[in-house]
Amino acid sequence: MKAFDNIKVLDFTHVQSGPTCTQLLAWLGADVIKIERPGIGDATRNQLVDMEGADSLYFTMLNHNKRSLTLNTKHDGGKKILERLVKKCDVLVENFAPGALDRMGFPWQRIQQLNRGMILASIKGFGDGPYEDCKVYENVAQCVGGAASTTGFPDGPPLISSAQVGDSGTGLHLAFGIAAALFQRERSGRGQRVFAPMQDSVLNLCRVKLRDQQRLVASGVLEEYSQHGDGIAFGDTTPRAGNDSGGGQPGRILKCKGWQHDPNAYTYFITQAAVWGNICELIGKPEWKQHPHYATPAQRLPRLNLIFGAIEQWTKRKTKFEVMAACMPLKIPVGPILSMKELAADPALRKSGTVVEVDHPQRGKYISVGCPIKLSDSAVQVERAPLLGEHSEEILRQMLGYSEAEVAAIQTAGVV
Ligand code: CAO
Repeated sequence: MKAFDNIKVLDFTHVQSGPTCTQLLAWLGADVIKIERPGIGDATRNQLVDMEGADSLYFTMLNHNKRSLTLNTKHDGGKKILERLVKKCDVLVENFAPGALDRMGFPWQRIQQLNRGMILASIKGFGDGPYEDCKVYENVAQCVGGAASTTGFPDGPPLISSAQVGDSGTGLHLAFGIAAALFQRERSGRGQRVFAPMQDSVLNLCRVKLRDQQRLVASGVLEEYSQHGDGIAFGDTTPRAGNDSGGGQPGRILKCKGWQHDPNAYTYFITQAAVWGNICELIGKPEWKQHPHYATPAQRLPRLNLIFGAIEQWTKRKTKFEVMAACMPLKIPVGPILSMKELAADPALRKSGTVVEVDHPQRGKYISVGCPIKLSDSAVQVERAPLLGEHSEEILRQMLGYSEAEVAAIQTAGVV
């Protein structure tokens, strides 16, 4: 048994944000039917193509465990099939540009008439407001959600994070909303709309930066930022913090042995207050344990640059893995900067199913990221992404009850 067994999802998603959401639902047991334009499909099938004639990794890594039905929903025959699908399914997920579902002839009112229990889940760039009609992609979402203005170094331009907080982050938010709506439907019998705007989702993930905005207004400084230690005045908005972090537990990225030629020979190092004594012993500064400049977090805050400089003198003599090995028994929170090459080969991630090898009829074997959420009673088997229209006939015949002759006529008309 799986968490979402018997839940049927009509998956009108494309590119990255929506597909990450429906992929999670599929991993947890939902029957996800991806609807794609005949002959075209999700645009990512043909984007960043690395192997001629095969669906791209972009597509195959975002659409595991789904079935593919090609359907021209602007054709009258296609609309009739879609009507039947809406009646049969539990959730419709879409991340079209604003208004596309209405233009297709399936506004929320009509969906409700067809199926009172239907949950309609949407991702758009913005919520209601002056920008509600705008199309949005990942990096735009990072900019308008506050991530870009707070990422990077204070003396450099805003930066985009490689973590796809706009797309995959919003997909996660939407998946949670869908799970909540399904849970509520158990009691109310009614479906509802679930809406996750990308700007709002990114801002939610930047919550601590809005915290800092208010701290800055109240006190004029953010003491854990290097800028404070460097004596550079703060402006009136949360600045870019470089690699600084920490509520009460300041941290930095520090050089490790080999940093001159290896771009990832670095470690993150957190000066957690609870293990300050261990840190002092480790880096050869036992006198700092009781010293009036270093003994307490408050005493350390104005001296963080000096403190991290001293710690770096120690980390520079060790590889990032030696730093990890030395800090682990002392309960000092550190983490090596791992490259994608290292992550792809990581035995623990392979064992847990977070890095998986998948076999694909066009591509052969490729590596993907499996389900990062582990449920003890809903095991995940990662299956390859479907070929375009691979399950069209199966869905029309078995799920919607069309006869062989009807399916042939639908195909001849170019509806699927
Ligand atoms: N049959 C017939 N028509 C179909 C169809 C099907 N199966 N599937 C889609 N279409 C049509 C849509 O109805 C739409 O037609 P109209 O413009 O006439 O209404 C058309 O295809 C294009 O859809 P779209 O507007 O969603 O796609 P786009 O390439 O123009 O825009 C994107 C892409 C991502 C910018 C836009 O969909 C968007 O802003 N989505 C919301 C935000 C989002 O999720 N962004 C993340 C993208 S990943 O970085």
